[in-house]
Amino acid sequence: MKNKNGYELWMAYDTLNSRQKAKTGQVLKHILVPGSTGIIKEIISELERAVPLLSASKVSVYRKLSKELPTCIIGTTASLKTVYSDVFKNSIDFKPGKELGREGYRIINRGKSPGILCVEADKDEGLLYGAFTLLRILQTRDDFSSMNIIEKPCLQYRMLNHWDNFDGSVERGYAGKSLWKWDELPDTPDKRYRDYARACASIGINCTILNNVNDAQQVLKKEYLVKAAALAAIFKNYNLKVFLSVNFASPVILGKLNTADPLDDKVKEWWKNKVREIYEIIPDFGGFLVKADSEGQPGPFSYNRSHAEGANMLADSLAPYGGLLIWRAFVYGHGENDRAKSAYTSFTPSDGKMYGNVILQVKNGPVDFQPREPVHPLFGALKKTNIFMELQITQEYLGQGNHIVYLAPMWKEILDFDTFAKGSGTTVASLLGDNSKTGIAGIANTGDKINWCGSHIHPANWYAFGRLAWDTSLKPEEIAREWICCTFGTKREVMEILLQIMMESWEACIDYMTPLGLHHIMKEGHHYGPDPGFDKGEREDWRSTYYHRADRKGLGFDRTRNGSAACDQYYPEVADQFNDPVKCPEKYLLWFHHIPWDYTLSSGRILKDELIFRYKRGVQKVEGIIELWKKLEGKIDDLRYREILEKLEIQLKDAREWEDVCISYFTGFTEG
Ligand code: GCW
Repeated sequence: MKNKNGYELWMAYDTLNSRQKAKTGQVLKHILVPGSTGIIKEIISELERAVPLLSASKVSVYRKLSKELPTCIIGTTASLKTVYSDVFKNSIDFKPGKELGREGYRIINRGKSPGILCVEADKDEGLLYGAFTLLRILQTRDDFSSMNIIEKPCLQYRMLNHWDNFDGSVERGYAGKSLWKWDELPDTPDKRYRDYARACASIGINCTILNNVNDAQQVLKKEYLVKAAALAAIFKNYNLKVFLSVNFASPVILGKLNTADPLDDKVKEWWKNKVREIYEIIPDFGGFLVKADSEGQPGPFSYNRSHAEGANMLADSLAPYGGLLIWRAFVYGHGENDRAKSAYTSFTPSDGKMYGNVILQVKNGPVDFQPREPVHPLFGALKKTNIFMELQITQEYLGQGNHIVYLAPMWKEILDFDTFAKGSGTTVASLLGDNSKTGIAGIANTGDKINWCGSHIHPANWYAFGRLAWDTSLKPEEIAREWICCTFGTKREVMEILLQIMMESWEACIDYMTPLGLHHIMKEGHHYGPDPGFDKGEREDWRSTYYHRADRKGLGFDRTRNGSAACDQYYPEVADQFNDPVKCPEKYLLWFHHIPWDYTLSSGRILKDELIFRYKRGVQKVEGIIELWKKLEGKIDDLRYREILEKLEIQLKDAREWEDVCISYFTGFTEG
């Protein structure tokens, strides 16, 4: 079996067997793609790459109708009108596809059986996503007859946030250096940029924020704008919009003003001029992302101004161009008794005060991308503010580049969570879709390693993020199946084994790291490995002991009404549940409660024993995953087989360390 280095991600198009290729060959015999815009050219080049691999026949992509009838037509409403009247002689009822919106598409068999497989869209953008979906369908299904799929994205803005620094490093990146080679831009763009954009487009991602929120001092200099413009020019043909993270104090840092006060006229003027310059250089620029008054980053608090005042001033400068101002809600440490309460306390007073092009970007949970967190209470709490959800694709707290943890089940748990904001059934997904501007962001896990994400399984999380952002109703298992099919092929055994591994992996990780609602007990700084005893350092709310609160009586953070009362930031139905140790789901128990060591859980075990049981179970799950993986020897290529096995061995060693350290630390409180 040919070794694969992973560069092609889920777009190698070489996983079909000869029987399947014969089938796809019938569909791909003669493809008609009218049009010649930038996007359509890229669609054609993708087809030229994929078709010979998927069907073993030579490519015949036509731009104009020839004598031979096409077997597949890919076109926008405008171009299809004439094509269809020539091909079908008005025998079909083709309506303009306006209801598909800018990014939607339809895939349908038209005409008499066997029919012509048609991908239709109102706009080029929709056609792009439709074409990639067609390629996915050809790899994941067996039957291409009687198709009638209409799809539109659930959310408008589906964005990657890169935490890439200008020196080439990536904050919380575990896949090598940054993809962006700033020194080589704008003149010699890496060929990889196009492949990055292809990958994003293939899963529906349509925005990218190029730089780290913590490295934004220089980005607004003209030399960087010109470099960003070179990337934007490549990405445009994949409907991928460029955004930048900016520093709130830029007027001081770059403009040499003596203040960045958002109400100061000179400051407003500075931003207006800067934004005008940006749009001259990057005409389809998306907007700004700001981390303000958080972890040392400057913000409006320094000038006694509110978040709304700060965000609105920036939003004002972007509004004439249709730009977005994305303001992060990751703000804490301003006098609360519980870090988990901070963002809610900071942002609920500004509900309704932010302008229409301001977005508040809220992490999935109230602390910080822990292996499992309850949902962030801001979802549902803000009724007049646009909210995007921020997820972390890079595995800062989940074994980084080494552990196999498929994150779609975690994201799904959050998306499906019922906030009760508008009565029962108000899921987070429904709230996200309810704003006037809708979106979701994922902190990218990409780097310049040949396999993009540091291991051959980690791209599954990039893939799953895009797919869920497009359609929040997808099931993690369906997404995993697609990804496995396109990455490792359709062999049943490979599929079943990989699926089982992926679907078990998140719960396994929670068991060996932070079972029962424990959180933030990792080593400080790099955040890899356990350190529940960590109780030093500059801030109390960076210490492990702040979060687990273990003592001789018990374990866990009391966030009930007797404690920090964080539970009351949720709607009453949820709050009452979280407040009561009996009703609180055990997965969040130690998040909300300080539980006595001899408290009996639903298993019949007392807390101390349950904790030991779960840590051990986590390790056993990883052992089981390795056994399963070993069955794949000879069934997938040797290179990927070995490289993943090496990662799994590290994962097992780490899981055992978590088990040893945490059991001995926590049981220490129960002795003597
Ligand atoms: O998760 C924490 C990380 C920081 C990060 C911060 C944030 C970009 O440890 O590295 O900084 O969150 O989200 O701003």
